[in-house]
Amino acid sequence: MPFSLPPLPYPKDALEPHIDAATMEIHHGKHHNAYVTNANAALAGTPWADADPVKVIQSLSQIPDDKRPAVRNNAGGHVNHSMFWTLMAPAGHGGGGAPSGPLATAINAAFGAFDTFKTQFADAAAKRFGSGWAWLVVDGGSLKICSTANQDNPLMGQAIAGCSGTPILGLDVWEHAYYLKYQNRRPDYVAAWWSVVNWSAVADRFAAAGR
Ligand code: MN3
Repeated sequence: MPFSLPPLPYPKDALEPHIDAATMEIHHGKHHNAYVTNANAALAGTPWADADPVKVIQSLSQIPDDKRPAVRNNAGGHVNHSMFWTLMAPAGHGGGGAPSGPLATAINAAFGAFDTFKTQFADAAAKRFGSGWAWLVVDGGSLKICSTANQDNPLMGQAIAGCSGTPILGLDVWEHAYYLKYQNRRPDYVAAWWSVVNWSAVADRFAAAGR
């Protein structure tokens, strides 16, 4: 099966006012859809056409040279956005607040306190020059913050992405993710985004990542 665009797990206006409906509609329906279409075009006729997209981005070195840049960008974009939608929920209805349980314990162990983690993560998001992502990853048994350019993902590995590990939280800092509402004010977008982070979904990914 070629890749397909997963439906949003909530209505496009569900994250208002923090993330506006027009941004969600274009981001999901146009940007993410284009990554799916372009990844399928790049992989058509190759042994990777039916593969799990996560496996594809973990195996970029095996992709033919002439297809690798398109696969890196577009399969990467598909994996990143498929995860991103599930990491958010309406504020007060699954979104916002703070993590609990083992995830909270691990964040406190790695960063000292939840607020310190938030400051460091927001800093990584703010300092990513141009387009990219900020990540919280499980790597080598502990939690780390990093950022990647374009549609790279830590699962691509250190040599390609400049960051490694299993991502459990990711924030899209491409201008297409915030420009309609926040224009050039990326820090305001990041500050608002905390109100829609689905910590239960992050905790599930933390548990699945193992340590
Ligand atoms: Mn995006």
